[in-house]
Amino acid sequence: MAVERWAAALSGVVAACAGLGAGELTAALTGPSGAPLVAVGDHVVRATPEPVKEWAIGVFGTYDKLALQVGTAVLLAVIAAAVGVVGSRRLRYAGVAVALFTAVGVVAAVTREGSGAVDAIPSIVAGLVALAVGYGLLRRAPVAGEKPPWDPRAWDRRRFITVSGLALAGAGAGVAIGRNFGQGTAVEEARNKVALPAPASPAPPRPAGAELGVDGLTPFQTSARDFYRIDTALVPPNLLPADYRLRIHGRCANPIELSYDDLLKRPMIERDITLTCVSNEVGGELVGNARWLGVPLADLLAEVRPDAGADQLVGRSADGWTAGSPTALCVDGRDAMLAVGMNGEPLPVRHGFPVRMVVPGLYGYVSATKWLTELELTSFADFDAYWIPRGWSTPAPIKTESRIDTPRRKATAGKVAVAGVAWAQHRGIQAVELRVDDGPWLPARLSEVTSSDTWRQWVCEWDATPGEHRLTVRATDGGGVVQTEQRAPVAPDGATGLHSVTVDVS
Ligand SMILES: Nc1nc2c(c(=O)[nH]1)N[C@H]1C(S)=C(S)[C@@H](COP(=O)(O)O)O[C@H]1N2
Ligand SMILES: [Mo]
Repeated sequence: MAVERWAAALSGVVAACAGLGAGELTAALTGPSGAPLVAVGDHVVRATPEPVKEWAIGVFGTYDKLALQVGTAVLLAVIAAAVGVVGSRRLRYAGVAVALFTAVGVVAAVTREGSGAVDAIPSIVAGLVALAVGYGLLRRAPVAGEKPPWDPRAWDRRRFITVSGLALAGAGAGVAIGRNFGQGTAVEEARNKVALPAPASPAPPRPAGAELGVDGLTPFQTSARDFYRIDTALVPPNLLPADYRLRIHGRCANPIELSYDDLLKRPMIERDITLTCVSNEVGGELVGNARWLGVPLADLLAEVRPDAGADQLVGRSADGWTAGSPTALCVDGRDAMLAVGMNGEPLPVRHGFPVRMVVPGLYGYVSATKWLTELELTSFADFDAYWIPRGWSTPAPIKTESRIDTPRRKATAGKVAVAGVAWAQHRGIQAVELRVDDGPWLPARLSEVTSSDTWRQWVCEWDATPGEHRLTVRATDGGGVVQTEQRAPVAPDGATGLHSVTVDVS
């Protein structure tokens, strides 16, 4: 009578994949904002309630985006299968479902920050292809018992599965080609061609004692590869340096607009600065230290001359994200900058290419705008940046933290080097102490650093005896304030409490 149910479900899934593949391929021509999955995902990220987002970052860490994509794919597959089954009985209903999804894609794509009418095209193409493939497969799907009601030439199972497999492969190729030959690659190519200027003020030479050289200890400088990534962008915005414009405006006497080349021509500073995410749990990994090259914010602000009441400097990204920093902190002598380089290379795309902000001592969500296209002088009374109405505090200075990197679980009895990193950006780290079980606090040896804006490695020798032991670390900042043992959650302004690990010594 009817199409076999598995075949109907498979038709739906294959149709959805073919549609999405065609959409990605089209988006390679019309621009990445229109890629249907990305456009919809972007809105989903924005609309997700805060507790859910926090939970996701907590559970998946920096894999949160991968988790979202896998989750979306599974959900879509289930829906597509259901639409296929419905379509095998009432073709019209499946058509309505595809039209609905197409409409969602179109609306999501054209309402994104910086997108236009052409961004509707990939979703429309996706919808048409899904419709065509779905209809084609359902017509030929193997039928239980009798012949299908709408076409007598149904394929046998093997043929049906082969054709479906080919269509899936085609969809995969569409996605691969779309992602690799789209505008994203143009940005990578442009990035490879950037020649960064030499800094007018280079970073101080790294002291011999910058690395304590303990196995398992986090290196002083985090490679771009290993650097944590946190942002709301499902795929990073693609900004070509040639088209790049930065507007500095708002409550100031002399608003300016700069191109990427204008920025590169300015005197640059190069500094080691440790970034930290406010979502970092005690002992967590959302912290990294890089060598940034950039234009001092103080120079730019001196040129635009902020009004007296403009106590907030808001960075806005190409995708409409915002972060607001106290204007006063950007000009108080710290190395706040618009960074164009990271570890001797142009900023990686995922870390904000071509330009991002870096303010030593402030958490990322109130300072570190990536894909920066606008700086607006305003006041805290007049404007709340992205995370503020979502329950996070401002201005949010980074709290003193310390972490044990090694050992984490097991050790052999005898001399054990317990080591880790500690940070209190812009106040610096003066001391780190280790406690074994309920013993006294033992002083750790610290690595040499040249500024208060980076983390500091520490090591403490421990005469480990067999059995289970609890190691706890605490730091003292440059002002002599000891890290609090009081536990606080990450929201609204950063976690506190001491990091401890339980080590099994044998
Ligand atoms: N455009 C944009 N910039 C952003 C964010 C964002 O969501 N969008 N997240 C901020 C947060 S919360 C942090 S912790 C830092 C992280 O920078 P990284 O990804 O380079 O490590 O970027 C900041 N800059
Ligand atoms: Mo963050």
